[in-house]
Amino acid sequence: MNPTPDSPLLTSDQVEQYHRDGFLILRGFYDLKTEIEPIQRDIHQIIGIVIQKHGLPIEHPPFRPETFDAGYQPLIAHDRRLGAEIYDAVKQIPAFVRLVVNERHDRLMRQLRNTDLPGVAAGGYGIRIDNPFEEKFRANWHQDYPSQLRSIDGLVYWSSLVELTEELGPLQIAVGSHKDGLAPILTRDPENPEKTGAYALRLKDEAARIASYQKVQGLISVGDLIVVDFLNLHASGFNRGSRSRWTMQMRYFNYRDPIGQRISWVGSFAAGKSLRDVHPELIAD
Ligand SMILES: O=C(O)CCC(=O)C(=O)O
Repeated sequence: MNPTPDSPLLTSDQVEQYHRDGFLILRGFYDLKTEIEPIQRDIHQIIGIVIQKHGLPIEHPPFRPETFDAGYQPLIAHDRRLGAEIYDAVKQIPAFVRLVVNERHDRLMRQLRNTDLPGVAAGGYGIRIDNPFEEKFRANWHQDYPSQLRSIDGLVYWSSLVELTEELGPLQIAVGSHKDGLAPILTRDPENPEKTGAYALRLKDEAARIASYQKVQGLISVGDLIVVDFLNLHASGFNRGSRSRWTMQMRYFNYRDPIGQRISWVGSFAAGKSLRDVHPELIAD
């Protein structure tokens, strides 16, 4: 029998773990051949197009899943702006958009958030490319609700296109932090003035707030999925490796959530809305 939208995907132990910790790691969630490789393959081709159209003498070997991003490092060493061109392009790969609206994401949302009406956060999905030794686009410790503003009740689906090692700066997760509710935020990062928009958000009294939680690193393989609650505190690791860290973020919200309904699921930075207008009480500077 085919699964229905309400068919549970997770065991009751997994559901309990998610509610306790605010996140869940699901190993081997995606099919590598049919769901992940098509994305890697198209990224490989887009890198090839950018190398070619700029007439650069950069080697671009045939596609292999492990080295799908071959050529990207010399490309950004030549001109960092070409990285931004690729970043904007790859989130429009059909295989990636198909992954975003994967029917199993609805089912996870239904089961974990107990809703019959999940929504896909528009502008809330993309492919991060965290380059070695770059700070500007690294996410500080944060909760996803303020930078999404669709509903307070939601999930980030976080997965990687490369094997994550400590060196590549895996996602940092503060265990159980979702239980403490919304944290006040500063809209400027005083230590990193080059950061703007959502990247500049910083928790008020970050060090003290974060110190109280056990931290884990999302050391996952290609095809694994980390599900993170919209209220769970998490941060980018710092990439000290020799290749970029390519990861996918997809966000779902709950149309039934009363706070989402009150703010009309308006969206945040990516929708051109001001967090200060929607939630002035959250801003601490
Ligand atoms: O991948 C990262 O480094 C951070 C992404 C993130 O914080 C998020 O998906 O909300």
